[in-house]
Amino acid sequence: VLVDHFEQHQAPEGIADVDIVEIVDHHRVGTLETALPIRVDCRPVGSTATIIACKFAEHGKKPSSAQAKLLLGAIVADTLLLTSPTTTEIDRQQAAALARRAQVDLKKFGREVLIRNDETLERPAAELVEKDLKEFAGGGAKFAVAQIETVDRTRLDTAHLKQFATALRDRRERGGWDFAALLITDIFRGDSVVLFDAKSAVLAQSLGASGEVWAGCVSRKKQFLPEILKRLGEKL
Ligand SMILES: [Mn+2]
Repeated sequence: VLVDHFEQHQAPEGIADVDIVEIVDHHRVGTLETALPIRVDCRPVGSTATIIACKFAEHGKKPSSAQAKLLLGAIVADTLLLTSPTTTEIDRQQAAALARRAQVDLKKFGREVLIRNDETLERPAAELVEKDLKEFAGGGAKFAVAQIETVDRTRLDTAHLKQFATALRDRRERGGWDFAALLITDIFRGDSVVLFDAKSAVLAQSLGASGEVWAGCVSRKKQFLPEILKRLGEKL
């Protein structure tokens, strides 16, 4: 039974030599082909674990406490504790039921899972800066804005921020941009630490201080960019 993918290239090695008997997934219907008719259970929810939890209920079965905890952990990781735009009412219902079954506090357990999943402290800064970086032109400048997400920005100390600043400078120089920015978005607080690296002191001054917390700023496109263009003197 294949879970959580519907694409040939994502399937495990040797997939061509085995019989797929069922697919349980929450992604778009992809490129997998089978020799025989099989059962396919695709539902547009936030996590495949949600579908599996539904299947328990639909078959009149209850997951063990350990199984419930495992499924809940997967739902939390996939939906960023039910905050991602892919989250549905079904995910919320199943998560609540699984938390009761596993006898854990949903919020507390969820936070713990996300903290342990948070790569911000582990992965090299250069990799994180590269992960979700977009280029823009406006306000007379060419620039790039990278964004990463964390569950707790206060865990980043001065040394971490310095590593990000260095990685941002390297990337800005390689990209040949006038400036580069990095948003470290705190998904629980709903704000971002913003780092800048600019080619000139004049530009740096227009952009503002690097390393400050931008209250309420979580969207690069809707919140960060308009403010940046304003600071660069572009009339919106
Ligand atoms: Mn998934």
